[in-house]
Amino acid sequence: MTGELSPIDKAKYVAAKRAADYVEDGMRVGLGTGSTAAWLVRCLGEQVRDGGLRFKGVPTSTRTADLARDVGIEVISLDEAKWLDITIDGADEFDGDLNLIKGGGGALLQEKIVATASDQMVVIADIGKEVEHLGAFPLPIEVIPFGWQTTQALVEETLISMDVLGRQSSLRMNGEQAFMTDEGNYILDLHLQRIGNPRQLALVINQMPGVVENGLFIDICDAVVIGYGDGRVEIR
Ligand code: ABF
Repeated sequence: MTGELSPIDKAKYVAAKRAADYVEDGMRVGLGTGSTAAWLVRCLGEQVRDGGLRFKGVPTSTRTADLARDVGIEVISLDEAKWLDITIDGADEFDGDLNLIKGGGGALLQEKIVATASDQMVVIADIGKEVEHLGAFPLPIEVIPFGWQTTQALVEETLISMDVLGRQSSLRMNGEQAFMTDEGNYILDLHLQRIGNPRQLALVINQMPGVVENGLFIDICDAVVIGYGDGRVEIR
């Protein structure tokens, strides 16, 4: 399954492989999105096929749903599952309090709904995702297409009034078109450089009309399984 991997892919793979140990027979499991989460889905698929592991997976995107079915995982919806034992997902950044920026892959809304409906949320990440302060990675916010430029202006004005550094935002594109999420929304990426108070920022952003959700995951993650390019794994 792995062949010859680059150090970064090896780091993602070993984190995902270790996190697969959290999944036990009979569990309902949230399956994240992104390249690290894809390794997890492949590892779990292998265990289903070869080891007889039996669990139900709730994917956080159509991409993950397609992959999970391809590798033989039983896929159900969140409403069928109602509540999950665990969600395992990637991240774009994590800090020392295990707060996260997510949404670089555009699936932050389903990811946050699924993670919040789980007894436990475990992040899998290569060590390059660790930061002292969140914000170097652009913060994604999902907005409805109606009046998105007005929403963008409101977000920027609010950030100015909060004296947040780096106030530009950009509409995420997919070639010539606006990138569209699984829910038919747009993504604004906020170029903040450094987020002084992630909790406050998350609350303020989510109060704006037109904003559906933001990519700050505060007090949601319980553990981070960190992979290194030399194959080591560390759990925080
Ligand atoms: C999802 O995929 C995200 O929320 C995050 O944006 C991204 C991480 O991708 P990768 O694992 O490819 O770095 O988990």
